[in-house]
Amino acid sequence: MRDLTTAYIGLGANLGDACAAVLQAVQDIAALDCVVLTRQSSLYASAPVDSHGPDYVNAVVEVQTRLRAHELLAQLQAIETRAGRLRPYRNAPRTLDLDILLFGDTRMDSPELMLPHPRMAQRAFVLVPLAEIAPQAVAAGQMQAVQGQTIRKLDA
Ligand code: PH2
Ligand code: MG
Ligand code: MG
Repeated sequence: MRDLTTAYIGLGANLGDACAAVLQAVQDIAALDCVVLTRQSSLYASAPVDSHGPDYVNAVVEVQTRLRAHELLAQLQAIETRAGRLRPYRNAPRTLDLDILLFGDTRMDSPELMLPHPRMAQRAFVLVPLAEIAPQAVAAGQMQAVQGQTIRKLDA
């Protein structure tokens, strides 16, 4: 049996009922085989970064999994597709986006998957919910670098 890996997944949506899509995706992730959901951040709203359309709803979850990183990615893409995700162009507004942020201490640079997520350190909508559930994963300097980006916690 393969070892358990602790992974962090960023969730985002800004089309349709974004809150409902993110909450449903948390349940869908928890229901995956070989994946146990161990932590879930609050939901946060923020203006699109390098994107457009309505404000995004974002969250981060922690999972323990026996899947390999690319297997987890395939499962997450299946959840995105079921949520109606289309990919008309880069950073297009979306019904659901699920990104692997960290996968244990894996470093990977393949066309399908880069780990850690290459842009996570520049984005408050990733670092703020990540720090809520995994403060050890976010350095103080990283948090300072995104201080200027407005993000607000949504009521539970
Ligand atoms: N995702 C993007 C691009 N821009 N902006 C916010 N606020 N939240 C996101 O999840 C987001 C974004 C590409 O994945
Ligand atoms: Mg993304
Ligand atoms: Mg994505």
